[in-house]
Amino acid sequence: MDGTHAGTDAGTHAEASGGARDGTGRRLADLHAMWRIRALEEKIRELRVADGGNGDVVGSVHLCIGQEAGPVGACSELEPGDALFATYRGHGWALARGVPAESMIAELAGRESGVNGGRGGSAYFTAPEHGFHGENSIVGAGLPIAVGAALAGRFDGSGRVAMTVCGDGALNQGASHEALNMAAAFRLPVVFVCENNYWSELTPIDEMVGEPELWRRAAGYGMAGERVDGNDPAAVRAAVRAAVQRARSGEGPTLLELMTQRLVGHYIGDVEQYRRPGELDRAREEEPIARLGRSLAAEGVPAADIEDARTRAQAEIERAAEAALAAPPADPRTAKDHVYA
Ligand SMILES: Cc1ncc(C[n+]2csc(CCOP(=O)(O)OP(=O)(O)O)c2C)c(N)n1
Repeated sequence: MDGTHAGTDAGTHAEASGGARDGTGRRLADLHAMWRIRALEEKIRELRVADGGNGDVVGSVHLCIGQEAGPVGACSELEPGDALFATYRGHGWALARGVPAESMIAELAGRESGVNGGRGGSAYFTAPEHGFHGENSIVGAGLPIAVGAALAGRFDGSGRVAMTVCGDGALNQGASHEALNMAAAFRLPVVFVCENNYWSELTPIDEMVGEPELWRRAAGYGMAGERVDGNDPAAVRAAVRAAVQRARSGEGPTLLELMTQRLVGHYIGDVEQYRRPGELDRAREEEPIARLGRSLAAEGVPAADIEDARTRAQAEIERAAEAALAAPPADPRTAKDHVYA
């Protein structure tokens, strides 16, 4: 499989309910929401590489540049009481869920005003007050935790839906299998979102599994499943809406495979020697922001409106970064606060 896979393997919702059906206002809002994530990620990268790597953001950082359509399409279908679980590539999911950019940047920059007082950093911050129950660096760990949250929701009668995001590699973890099986057996309200960006660190998915169409596993568990054009926020939204409705009406979990691509390395500093010739050029053609911008222009949306989606987002993130970096650094003596184990 080459880098052109996203956009060509759209599932039923992508075809039936794709971008063309959404009004221009919604599509411009999606473009703006994706630009907010892109601008945030670019700012974080800038802060990470500044000063030869000794800038305000330190440590391992995994960006989601190129994968912005998933969080934008999916989070708009969640209610405030629902629970979202992400991975270390989760900044975009947090922002789309409503976590303020300023407190995220402050967190990554180790400021005491950070969403977790600077203790969580890039890969572990959590904001339950926004229904964002954290990132997680343990590959596949979000799935069983989400199943637990859904089961708890059944006991406490909250009606909560749990959504968990993972990579394609993560679906091969034993814990992922146990979570998928238990959710299906108990018909729990979980939406499993797999962001298939083809790579697990340096290893391509088609060298790791016999059946690279991961959504097909759903049938084996006895749950609904679908492959979705993960670079189209409207297609993601339609698929997630159906999955959330299924979950809320007691029909059980869904596995959604979002086909997408990361335009950057696995982490900041990855030299990406594993990339195949031409892969990134093709990926840049299909990436969600450029694609939606082109499609709006082709429909006759004024260039100024398309540009405004970008400039507003960038200005917001610049302001957020400035405010975040003006806050005092976290006091290292508080590092163990909130550690219970
Ligand atoms: C349990 C566990 N095993 C191995 C690792 C090392 N590791 C970090 S990221 C990664 C690849 C995960 O790939 P994928 O799930 O496809 O997510 P992506 O990074 O592509 O978003 C691995 C193996 C880990 N963090 N946790």
